[in-house]
Formats: sequence, structure tokens, C-alpha cells
Amino acid sequence: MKKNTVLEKIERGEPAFGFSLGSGSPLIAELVAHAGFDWIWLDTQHGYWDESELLAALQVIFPTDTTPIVRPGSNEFYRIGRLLDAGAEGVIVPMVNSPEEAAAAVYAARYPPAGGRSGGGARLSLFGDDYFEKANDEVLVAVMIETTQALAAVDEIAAVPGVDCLFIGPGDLRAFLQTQVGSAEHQAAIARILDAANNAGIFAGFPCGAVEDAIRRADEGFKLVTCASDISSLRAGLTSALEALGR
Ligand code: 3PY
Ligand code: MG
Repeated sequence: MKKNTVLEKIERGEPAFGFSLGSGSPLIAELVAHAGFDWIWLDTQHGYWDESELLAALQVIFPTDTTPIVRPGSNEFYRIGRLLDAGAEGVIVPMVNSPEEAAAAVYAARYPPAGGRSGGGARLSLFGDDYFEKANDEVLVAVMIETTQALAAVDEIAAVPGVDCLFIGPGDLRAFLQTQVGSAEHQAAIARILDAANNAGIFAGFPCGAVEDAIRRADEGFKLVTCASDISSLRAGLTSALEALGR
């Protein structure tokens, strides 16, 4: 089976730097996939992907060395299975608030006996004849810790077998904590989640909007980080062009 190069990198102790896509454009996915990031985050929770655009994006990412990881809109069994059947090499499941919800995400993403994922999906033959034997080791399962409920149960969530990564949702965490990004409380929550992942022998992830933040988070020990997004890059380009025009 095609190796998950993000997992390989993280197993070597290195961070994997990604780029987030929400615009729903396979063209942009193709350009980013050839640019040289370790992974692409295709966000179907807050991004604008429909099913056929997402499939087209996974098809153009496939021949590159970039690993596609998809955020489903919800922690839903058939949704997660469909994303993996389409060729996602991992899922980042939003709003996972309890060990039971983490176990449900694992159940959807892993074949028996580790889970209950249903077998099927024509594209999977492209990954190799041994896909069904190897997929449980190669598919990355990240659960998002982004509520006070999840924070209170973070050690139990981290201990759920089959969870690879605790992925922080800093924006939602800020809202649930009723605080500001960067406040002492926000920072303590982030540190608490990183510790929980490390103590459980798994890794943690962080979505960053700027490459300097991604490098800082990687230095702190986060392994699965994004550096920027299509929308933020477009906005930055627009702002600098307009500034140059004096507008
Ligand atoms: C959050 O900050 O809540 C996220 O989900 C980031 O994508
Ligand atoms: Mg969120």
C-alpha cells in the first residue's frame, strides 16, 4: 500500500507541515499538491467542498508526495468511510467531546477488528492490492479537542485505542473558554492538550494561519501543523497588491 508519508515523518520525530484548503477548488488543490508541503488539509466542515470537487481534488493530489487529510463536517460513520473510500489518507474529526465520540471516529475509520469501517471504494485499488490489510496502519485518525467538555476528558480521549492525534481547534476552544486567543487560560488549555497527547504516546496537531506560527508550534512539540490556507494566502496577496496601489 502507498505509505502515509505524514505518519512516516512523524514516526521519525519530525513535524509535518501542511496547507489548508477551503475554497473547494481542485485546481488550487493540484497547484498546492505540487508545491511541496507535507500534507493538505481539505476542510469540508467550514470549507466549500462538494462531493465531486473533493473527489477531483483527491485525484489530482494522489500522484504527488503530498498527503491528503480531510476534515468531515461531523463525526458520522458513513461520512468518514466515504472520505476514506475517496482516497483521503486521514481524517481530522471535529468536535470530539468524549472518549465515546473518539471511539466512534476510530470505529468509522478503521477496518475490523480495530473498527467497523465497511469495505469498498474503487479508488482504493490505486493504493495497492494490500490496501485492506494495511489501511489500519496507514490511515491517520485525528480528533479535534476544541470544547471545554473535550478539555475535561482529554486524557481519556487520548487513551482511546486507534486515535493517532489530538488536533486543537484554537478558535472554538477560545469561544468555549470565553477568553481571548493567547490569554493565559487559552495557552494553558493548549499546553494541557499537548501534554495529554505526549503522555498517551500519540501526537498533537495545530492549525496555524502563518508559517512563523507553524514553526513555533512545531518547536513546542506539535507534529501535525498547517502553515496557511488558500483563503488566507489570497487575502494576503490582495492586501499587498492594494497597499502597493495605495488603496
Ligand atoms: C478551530 O479553531 O476551532 C478550528 O476548528 C480550526 O479549524
Ligand atoms: Mg473548530
